[in-house]
Amino acid sequence: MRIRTLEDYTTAYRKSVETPERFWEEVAETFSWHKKWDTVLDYSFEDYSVKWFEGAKFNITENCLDRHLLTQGDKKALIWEPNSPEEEAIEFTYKQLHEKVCQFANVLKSNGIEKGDRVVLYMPMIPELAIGVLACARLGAVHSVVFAGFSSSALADRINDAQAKIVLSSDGNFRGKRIFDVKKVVDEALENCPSIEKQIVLKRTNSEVTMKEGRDIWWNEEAKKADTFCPATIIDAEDPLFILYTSGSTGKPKGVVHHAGGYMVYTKYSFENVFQLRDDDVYWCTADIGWITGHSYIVYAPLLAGSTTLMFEGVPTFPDAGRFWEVVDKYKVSIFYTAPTAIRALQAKGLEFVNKYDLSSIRVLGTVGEPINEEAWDWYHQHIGKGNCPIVDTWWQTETGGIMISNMAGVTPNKATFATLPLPGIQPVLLDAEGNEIEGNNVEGNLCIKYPWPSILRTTYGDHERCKQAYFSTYRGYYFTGDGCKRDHDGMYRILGRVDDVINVSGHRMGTAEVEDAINQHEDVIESAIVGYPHEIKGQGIYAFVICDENSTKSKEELQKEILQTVSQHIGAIAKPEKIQIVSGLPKTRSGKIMRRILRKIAEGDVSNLGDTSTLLDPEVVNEIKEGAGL
Ligand code: 6R9
Repeated sequence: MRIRTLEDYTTAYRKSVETPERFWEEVAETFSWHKKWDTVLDYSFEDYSVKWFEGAKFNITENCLDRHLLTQGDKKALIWEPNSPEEEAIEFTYKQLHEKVCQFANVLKSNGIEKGDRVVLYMPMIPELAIGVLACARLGAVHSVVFAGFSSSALADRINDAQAKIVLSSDGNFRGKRIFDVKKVVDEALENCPSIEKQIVLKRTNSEVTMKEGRDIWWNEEAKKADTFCPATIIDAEDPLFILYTSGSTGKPKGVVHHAGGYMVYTKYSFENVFQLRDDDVYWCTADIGWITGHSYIVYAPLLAGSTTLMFEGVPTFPDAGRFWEVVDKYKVSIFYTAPTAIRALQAKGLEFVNKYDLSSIRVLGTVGEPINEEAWDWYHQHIGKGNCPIVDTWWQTETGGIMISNMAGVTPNKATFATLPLPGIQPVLLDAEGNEIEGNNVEGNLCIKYPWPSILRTTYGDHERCKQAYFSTYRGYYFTGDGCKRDHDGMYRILGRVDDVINVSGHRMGTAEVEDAINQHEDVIESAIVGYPHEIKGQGIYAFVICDENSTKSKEELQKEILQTVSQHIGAIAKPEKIQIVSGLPKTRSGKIMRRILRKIAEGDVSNLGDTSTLLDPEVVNEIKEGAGL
């Protein structure tokens, strides 16, 4: 099953395309099931529905934890490194993690959680976040982790959309030098969340909090009362495992739903093969569990594979820009997986922070989240990998559940800035605007996938129509990724970035409509339009063009400052525009559509070729915006 050579890859890929069901069935055989499937795959991309391993019964946590107890119960499952290097780290063996997960599953159970109920987690990167996720899965409850940088109103929207019964939180969150009041945000959100019955609060920062009688309870006090064994609830392969909200090209974030069986099979398979996992690896993915990368490749896949996964609470630059490398040295990390934005930020700090540490334990490097530029790739390769570690450039999405296009460390070739080749089971195609498949090499088009893989999203929560609309309607019969892509003369894939109204800021997806809606909440804002522009560290930055009320008594600076606050309040600090330009009008077509193409050019500072502006309702406005931007 394991791919170890280029020939293995070629054979596996061919088999996965010629006989996909047989291929995935063989992979699925390697997991523990209470009952095997009746059918391997049943699907339609026309009227979207996908079912993998239907009829199979199992629990994913038995595969993550129980099955390792006999053979490697004392192996380290999870290493947790705190924000501050002064604080002690915590390590859990498989046996200990199993107990913690069972114990907290019992807490959830005694607070009324049953199979199918939704639990929202809004927590720092502490072991209990992973434990909470797995405890939900133990009971067949559906977890929805919300990144703990989102605002209370963004959190409330997600809780309400999921109709969650319980929210898991902490008193506070340490990040770098700062302490965030996590519970305050949750409390504020809960003022508008009638479905929530309980808030279970973990003590982390000892910040002062108020506990609401009858609603809020302490994690540790509850856990103390609970038994450390909890039988796993046996669910169907096609039962939901989690909801994760992500931005799309329209206003409201979508609740991407992953089902348990296929997700389990695909994440473990992709993990072991892409990183060429070994038994003694210490694996570290620096993502936050609030994003898909953390779900699949901090929690589920490494544990399914019986590996040692490291979880880091802090930030790359605290106490200084050597923090990542200090942690690598401390634990002898052998596989290191991070995002281009982090690489660029650390590259800018200079080599003195890198060279202080011994990085010789690193065997494989990985990158994810956005296209990596050549300078960052070279720096990563030369200074972190010391010129002799493969870099896996892993392209995938919240919706795909697992890595789709990537080289396999040391097995298939590296190529700077290229995700390279599809994993077995993945059939990428490039389509032109008319929906024709573009054949051959040295071509560019919109990236689509033409056959289902086990961890493809099943629906968007509570709104299947939206799922069909967003992913299966642009090109009939295909899953549309939203990314533009090039296939070079060697047949290697290079992702060019989003072709829809999604901006990728530091690897985080932001919908233009979502950010504009937030800006428009400011009382003096009449209308706004945002676009992405190239940013040295973040990959893309947000540039906002805003029309404000002429009668506003506020100065430009006041308005800009307040607009930033409004965005923080409605989405979170991650969505704050880098630049805000107050304008008197926006370039619109006669039918009222904003011509973002023009705004993008202005934001990039390149107005040499704005294209045809004659179809605009008011072409004069373009000159005014150009002038305002100092161009
Ligand atoms: C896993 C994750 C998905 C979007 C995706 C694409 C971009 C991710 C990439 C990459 C180039 C890579 N993206 N990995 N672009 N090279 N290796 O990031 O999921 O947050 O849903 O973002 O990120 O544009 O469509 P998600």
